[in-house]
Amino acid sequence: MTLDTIINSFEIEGSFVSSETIVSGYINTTYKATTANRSYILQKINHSIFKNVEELSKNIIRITEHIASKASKGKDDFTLKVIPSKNNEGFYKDSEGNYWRMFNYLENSTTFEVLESIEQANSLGKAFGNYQKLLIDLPAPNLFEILPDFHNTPLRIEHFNKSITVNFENRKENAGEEINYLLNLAPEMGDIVALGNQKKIPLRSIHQDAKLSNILFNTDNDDFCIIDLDTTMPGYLCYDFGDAVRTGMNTAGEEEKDISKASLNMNLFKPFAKGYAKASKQFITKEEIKTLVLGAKTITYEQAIRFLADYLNGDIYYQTSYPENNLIRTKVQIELLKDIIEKYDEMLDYVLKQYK
Ligand code: GN1
Ligand code: MG
Repeated sequence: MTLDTIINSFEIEGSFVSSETIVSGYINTTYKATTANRSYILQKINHSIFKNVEELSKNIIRITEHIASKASKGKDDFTLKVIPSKNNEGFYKDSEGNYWRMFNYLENSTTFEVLESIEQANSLGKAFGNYQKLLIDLPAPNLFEILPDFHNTPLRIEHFNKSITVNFENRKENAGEEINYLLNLAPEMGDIVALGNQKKIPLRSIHQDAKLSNILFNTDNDDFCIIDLDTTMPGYLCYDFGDAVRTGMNTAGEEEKDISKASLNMNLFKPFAKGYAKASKQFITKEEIKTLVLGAKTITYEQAIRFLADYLNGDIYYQTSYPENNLIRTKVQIELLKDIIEKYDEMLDYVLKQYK
């Protein structure tokens, strides 16, 4: 099936002119499609990961409509909208069984792999805090749990252990040090799930993939829009805080090959934490505040074992561009994790002060 047939299966304005691939994320495939009138984002949904596209699509329509209904006037052109298919659904299934969806394209917007300023760090904190706030009054029922146990770290550790026995092409030999380091830390990585099970922290609707690159900043840097809503579902606040730290405050990007470049940038962490506290002050509980930095440590750990498990399984989950890609990604996460552990008390101290 050609892209123009797929594009024409959606309610587009104007006739189709061109399309180009956009590099974005490790899971779905993304294109920019342009018609005579305007541009759109077209995505091929990774159906082997997102098995229930109907539910996925329903979640995203509910979230985008809820957020758009709250956007202040004049700013509503910087919100994400689902473009329906001609069958009036939030997705289109082609004759080969592939699932596609379309969004409006936000003109004059940029994403970043590494934060470039204190102001941006502050915006990153506000953006995810605000996203969580906007979803607090999302009318019932709860969002579908698209990927159950997504940030269940103890379960991720079990999967990691299984991948060690899979040992694709004997890759274990290249990762002995990393495997040992991560297995040694495993016993201390179940605290968030335990607090949740004890009902000390509540489940809320959160983004669950709160990466820096999932924020579109407008060119004036005074507005932002959160994208990649696939995993927005019930979870704990600290997961988003943690993922934003993992991706935004790392002095290296996720794809960096020079491992020594990875570290936690405190100069960016502070304005980030300030921005997040400003947006979350009204709704966050005392217990949740105490878990935020734990989220940064746990999510960075979790990402390290997810990349390493995929390496040991033979690169079946994340898109990779060279054979050692997932191993190098793991090493970057470990380097960052070590620095987070080193700076943990300082980070926690700073966060607690923001809520006084
Ligand atoms: C994936 O879709 P993308 O690339 O933003 C993954 C996240 C990981 C991330 C690693 C559904 O996100 O959980 O944190 O890669 N998404 C899924 O950067 O597994
Ligand atoms: Mg994603």
